[in-house]
Amino acid sequence: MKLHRGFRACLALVACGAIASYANAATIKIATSKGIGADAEVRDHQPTTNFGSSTELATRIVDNFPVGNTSDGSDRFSAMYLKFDITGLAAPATPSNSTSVRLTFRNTNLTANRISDTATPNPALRTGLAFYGLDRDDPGNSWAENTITYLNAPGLGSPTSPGGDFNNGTKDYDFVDPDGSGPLHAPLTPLGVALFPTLGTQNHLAVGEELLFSSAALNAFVNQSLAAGKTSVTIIAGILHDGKVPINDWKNFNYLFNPKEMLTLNTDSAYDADTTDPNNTLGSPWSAASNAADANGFSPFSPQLIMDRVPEPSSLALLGLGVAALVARRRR
Ligand SMILES: [Ca+2]
Ligand SMILES: [Ca+2]
Ligand SMILES: [Ca+2]
Ligand SMILES: [Ca+2]
Repeated sequence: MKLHRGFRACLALVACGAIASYANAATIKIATSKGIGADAEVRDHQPTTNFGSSTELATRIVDNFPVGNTSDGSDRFSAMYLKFDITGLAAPATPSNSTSVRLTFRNTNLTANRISDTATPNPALRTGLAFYGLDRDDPGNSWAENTITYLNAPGLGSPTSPGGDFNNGTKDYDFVDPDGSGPLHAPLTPLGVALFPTLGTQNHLAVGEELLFSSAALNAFVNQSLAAGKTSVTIIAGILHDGKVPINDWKNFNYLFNPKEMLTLNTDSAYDADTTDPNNTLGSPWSAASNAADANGFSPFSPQLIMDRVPEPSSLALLGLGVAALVARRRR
């Protein structure tokens, strides 16, 4: 096919425009294994114990008894503290258009009853994780992996009540309530929720499979920290339901994720991707996979902060104009 010289020039321009736009696009993945990154669980019933070097990150909740009751000791709440090293990405920084937190499953028993309501039953009702951001100017951002505990964790309790209400099984997050009923200033900001994925034909969620959380609030939270020249961001994740939910299979279940210390993933040989097929090969594709960090401090199954810097709407619009011009030219 013969192309008009002008048409060819235009085509080249559009192609160059497209390449230039996508050259600006980048996905940055930062694992907790990088630099000053950290991951640690904190537990209310062991309020002075540090779990920073554990090979599991977990969250659970059950609250059957009030504070003071002798059985309150059997109640539980634990949350996960994640610190990501954003050194070198700070101002003047390219804002991200989309930001995610990625966790990977450590359990070999995340069956339907742990994810959705199979008791009532109401399969559409699922639990998941709630995420919070620690104020970028809070002095608690300096928390250390080998010293953080429930009692000293930033954002749990209040300045007069560190660690919260000393009632096991209640979430003690100190956050700004979006409806205005809570405090005007608090260390934590709610960033949103990620439900556990639906199972489909799987018998359970696979070891190494991802739980991906993203929201506009998370994107804004991270972009503001970048613009302010911060070197790290702290994000807290905990189980979504309240520990009083009438679904016993959710209560006190330890939802486990892989921290940077989990250098080899669990073996998950009973994983079945298709329970409708009696002949498919069993086993998680990530069974016993390596989670060792590479030379850049990146480990593939550790908690990750993922920033997508996609082409700006303006350059996409320009690209669209180029295509429109091309089409107009061809019609002549
Ligand atoms: Ca850790
Ligand atoms: Ca309690
Ligand atoms: Ca409590
Ligand atoms: Ca099967």
